[in-house]
Amino acid sequence: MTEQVFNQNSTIGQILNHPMGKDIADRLLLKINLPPFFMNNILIKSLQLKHMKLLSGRYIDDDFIKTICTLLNQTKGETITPVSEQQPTWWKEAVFYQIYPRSFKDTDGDGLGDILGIIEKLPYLQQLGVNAIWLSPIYDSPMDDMGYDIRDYKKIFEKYGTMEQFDTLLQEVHKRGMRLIMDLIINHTSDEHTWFKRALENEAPYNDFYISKKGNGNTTPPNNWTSFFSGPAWNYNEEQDRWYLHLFSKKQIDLNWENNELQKEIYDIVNWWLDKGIDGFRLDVINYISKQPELPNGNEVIAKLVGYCGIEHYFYGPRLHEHLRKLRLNTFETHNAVTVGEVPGLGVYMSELLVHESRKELDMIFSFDHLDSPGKSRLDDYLYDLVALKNILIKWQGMGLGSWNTLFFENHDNQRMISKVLGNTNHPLRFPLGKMLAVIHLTLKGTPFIFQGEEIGMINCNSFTSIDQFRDVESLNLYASFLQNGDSKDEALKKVIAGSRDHARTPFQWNDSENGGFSTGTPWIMANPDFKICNADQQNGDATSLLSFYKKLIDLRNNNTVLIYGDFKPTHNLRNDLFCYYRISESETYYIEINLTQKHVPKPLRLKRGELKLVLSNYEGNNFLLRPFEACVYRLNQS
Ligand code: ISL
Repeated sequence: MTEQVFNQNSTIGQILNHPMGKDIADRLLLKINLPPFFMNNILIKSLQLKHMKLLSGRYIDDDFIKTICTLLNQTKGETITPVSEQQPTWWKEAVFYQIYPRSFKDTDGDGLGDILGIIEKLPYLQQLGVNAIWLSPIYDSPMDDMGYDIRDYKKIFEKYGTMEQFDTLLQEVHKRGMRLIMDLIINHTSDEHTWFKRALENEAPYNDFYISKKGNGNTTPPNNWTSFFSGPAWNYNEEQDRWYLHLFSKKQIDLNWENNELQKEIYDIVNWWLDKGIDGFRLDVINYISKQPELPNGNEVIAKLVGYCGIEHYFYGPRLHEHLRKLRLNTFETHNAVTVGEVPGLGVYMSELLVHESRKELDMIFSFDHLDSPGKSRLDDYLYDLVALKNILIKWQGMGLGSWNTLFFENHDNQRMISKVLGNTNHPLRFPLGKMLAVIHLTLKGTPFIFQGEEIGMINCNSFTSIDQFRDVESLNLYASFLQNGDSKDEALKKVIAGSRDHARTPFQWNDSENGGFSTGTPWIMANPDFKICNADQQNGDATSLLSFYKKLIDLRNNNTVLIYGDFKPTHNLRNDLFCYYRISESETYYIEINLTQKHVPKPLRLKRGELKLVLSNYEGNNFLLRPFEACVYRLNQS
């Protein structure tokens, strides 16, 4: 990696030669919806950063340039030691299933899913063929952010069950040859965590466990950073005349990773769970843990582009790598545990610095580039054009040897993918599309994570008609801020419905009985009435259902290592309507052919179709054209 120092005289070309510079440029282009090749122009490459100021007119300012240079200079010395082969490991071969416990299965009729519900449904997961589970948080919590606000790391939220029940769950999972990873939220805790309460009492060492700044009255926060859940990112404590940082809700206070005692406490928590025998962790917003110590103001240009102010000072903070290496060394490494870091905002190259095996930081990451169309964000009301998906996926497939990635389309923070493309109604192409996405999900290189309900094609809830039906703190805060900005109630509700995370959190649709079989009580959030036509029971008995298709695909992947370790080679790239690729090993080749559009399109030419044996497809019979969202998995007959 270059040891050059970046300043306003650096050229765009030099920026693009730097891994992080390329990531930032890619992200900016995505945001403003310009094609990646825009920067390849030799004239553009020869421009100096300071020229961008003049050329962009209103957009780029000195502070923006300084911010970018600081970020680039910070990665000096970060290197990757090349490896010659991919190390086989269980988590590369696994298919994970994400459970959002609150909405999975309620066994005691209180309207909330529980641990016993998960145990009850393990046979369902086993039949599906998944071999690892990621459990969203089940720790004790006031549930301001549905468990991502932890009150006690070593206690189970009582409405979900007991520690004994958790131990049974872990045993049952292992008995079935599956693994279990937990959610680890160590960027922040709940304001009800004892550390925070003691910090407010000024008790050492807790008074340095959180990011705070001495105030000068309650009117001016220490900087202009905004929270992801609306408004400023600071809480004022009057007694101490002190401001506390909260990047998420007001009840989620950011921990101060500069404090060594805090780090030790975190190692202790992690080891406590690992000693129980869990197989690893998904690490919540782990790239946010290191903040620029001076907490400088965020740049307004970046804020406008990304929608949040200050992010450049913590999305890839100065001590991130150091913290992760130490965390791993003191915890995961000795337990041989897997880690998946959630890293919003990071590009491919920065991510490789986190997951490359030579660097001993994380094992895999969740990145989010592919979840929205270029130029759009989750909160926008739009339909996702899948044509854009292909290039983003191809870029991420390019992670080099020694790095490994995840594959996912859904989680508890994002709308259902089928609805993103086709809207919130029961569209006739719903299941062909669900199957097509499943093909991509299970045949690309990386570890697939299926979000509960994705395997039966659950869609967004089309029956939200009033703000009282929403539960997510982000949606509720957004609604209030829309009203404050002058929107009418109808307008505000419409915007909330478009972007709400609650679409992913409606109860799992087990059968067509009351509440989709999720609970005999009143569910904590409404069941999507769609359960009457879409549920696991009905799909279980139907060999042509999406659920059956998922089973076949998982089985195919579990039994063909070429689909796991084989090289990825895209083909027919110029055809925007198609996504075609090979998975290749020394002895086997698969060819995957996908129509990304809702139209009939010609099949690609110059393929010796006689050599292809169709293994799986979302349509019956053969057709001259590729049908809407048709997806075919072929094995190449090799002599
Ligand atoms: O929805 C988002 C903010 O608008 C996402 O950016 C999301 O908050 C981000 O991906 C981080 O998510 C994780 O941390 C949050 C929690 O609310 C999410 O549920 C969790 O997945 C804070 O802990």
